[in-house]
Amino acid sequence: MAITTEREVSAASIPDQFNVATYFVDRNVDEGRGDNVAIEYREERITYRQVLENVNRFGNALKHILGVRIEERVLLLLLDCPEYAYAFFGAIKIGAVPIPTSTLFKPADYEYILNDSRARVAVISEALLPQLQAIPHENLRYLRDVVVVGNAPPGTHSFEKLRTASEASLNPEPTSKDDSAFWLYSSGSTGAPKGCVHLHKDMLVCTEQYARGVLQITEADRCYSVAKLFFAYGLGNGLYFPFGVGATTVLFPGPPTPQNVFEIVSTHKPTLFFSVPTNYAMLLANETPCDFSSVRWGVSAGEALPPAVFERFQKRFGVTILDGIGSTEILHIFLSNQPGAIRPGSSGKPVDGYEMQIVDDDGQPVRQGEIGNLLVKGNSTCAMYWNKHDRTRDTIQGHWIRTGDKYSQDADGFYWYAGRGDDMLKVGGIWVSPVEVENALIEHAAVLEAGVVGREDQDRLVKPLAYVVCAAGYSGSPELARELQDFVRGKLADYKRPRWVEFVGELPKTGTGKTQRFKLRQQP
Ligand code: 3UK
Repeated sequence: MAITTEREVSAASIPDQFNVATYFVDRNVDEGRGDNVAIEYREERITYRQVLENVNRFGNALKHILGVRIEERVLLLLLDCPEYAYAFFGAIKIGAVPIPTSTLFKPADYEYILNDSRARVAVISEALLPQLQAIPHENLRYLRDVVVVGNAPPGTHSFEKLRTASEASLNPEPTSKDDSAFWLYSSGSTGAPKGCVHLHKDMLVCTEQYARGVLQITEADRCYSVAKLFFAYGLGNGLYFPFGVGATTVLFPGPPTPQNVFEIVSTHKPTLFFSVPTNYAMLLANETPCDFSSVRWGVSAGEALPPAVFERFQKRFGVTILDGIGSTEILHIFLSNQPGAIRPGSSGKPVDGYEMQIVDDDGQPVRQGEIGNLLVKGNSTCAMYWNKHDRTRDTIQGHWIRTGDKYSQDADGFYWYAGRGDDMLKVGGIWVSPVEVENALIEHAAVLEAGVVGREDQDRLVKPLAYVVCAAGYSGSPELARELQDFVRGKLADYKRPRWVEFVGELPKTGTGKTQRFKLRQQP
């Protein structure tokens, strides 16, 4: 079942000494694209020459003012903005390791990630600073410097002051192509996120194999990603894909409400539009007219795109959406609908450069049409989960990685998503661990036990549903249901809250007392 690939970027084709910041930033200037607009941010237009200068300045600031050394981690807790590019590539250029982090998390999540990664510096948007300030200082063992984009309060550094105080030229650290370049945290099934360690070569592989191979991106493209840069999906769409070819990215710091998205599409006229199924459904539910005629392709990932959403979007906006599956571990999309090979409801066919296998639980290939576990081989897979050796060995097996997804392949070679092999949920394209939501619910006095599963909403997109067993002296009511939703919202990121709460007398259990979520899923 192995597929021969023409576009594979083999590890051998990349020089041993390779700093990926020079590939995505300096190379555009060296090859004559210095005056191309790299970033459109509201009224600002920033060229590649200016990006290079700012990357160099901020890299110098990290190195010479804050004393950051090779291999040290730098947490990025930023809304989408030009400084994202300067901080991300500036850190990589000095051999340090940026960690783009979700802006939707709560202080406890940041405390975990800061300590697990041992980041010495955090670069943070002013609006997110309260999330960091809510962590007791003594709990942060490794964090030394906080750099604020925006107004920097006492005890922090101003991004702008650091940038302007530093030199505009910077020699890249002579890193290896196999050095860690950046990490991305992905949620684990028990709630603790896992740091995926990505290497210098990985972004190059995804740009060649997916952005060029499937989207045929060129320097004439204008990318707009509704998915933010902290998400592995958004980081490619909105930063390194356009930078890989000298194209333009449109960055927007605010929430992707239909009103905001329509306004950005009308004023910035993107040619490539990247979003997630929930957001496509939200745009369809809003009646404001919008001209999408600049868009060559829509892209959808994060969770499966319902065929009805594909069809309604095509009919109303004239945009064909290419659904593809990617993962934080593999960095970007490896299986996708492709120009000339689209089947709504499927995940399409392997992206050139990746190989897939569908196997049963004994590792034997299943027959065509049967459902099995999807394994993927490719050159952009992360090296490991940081400090999680057992999880690494369970997931990454030689050249192959287990995605945790169930798939079947039809007679024409299209792959069809058939659910997860674990209980994890994808909500709005972002991971939700049922265990984490259950644990939050159980902290409420009225809750004895809770079981959380996914249920499809009216658009056939999965949202969390909580089955709750009340503690003695409490009984279920719509008021208590609302109270529990608010209670979870106070503890966890907003998208994790149960959209429905159902009160039950007991939860189905195994002989050893584990909740059988598969039985809860079967309830009508
Ligand atoms: C699920 C999909 C069906 C699937 C991602 C594009 O989503 C991304 O990364 P994550 O680590 O999650 C990976 C998991 O999400 N999934 C993603 N896309 C689809 N399921 N159809 C899809 N089209 O369970 C997968 O294992 O958050 C997406 C690019 C980069 C990414 N990291």
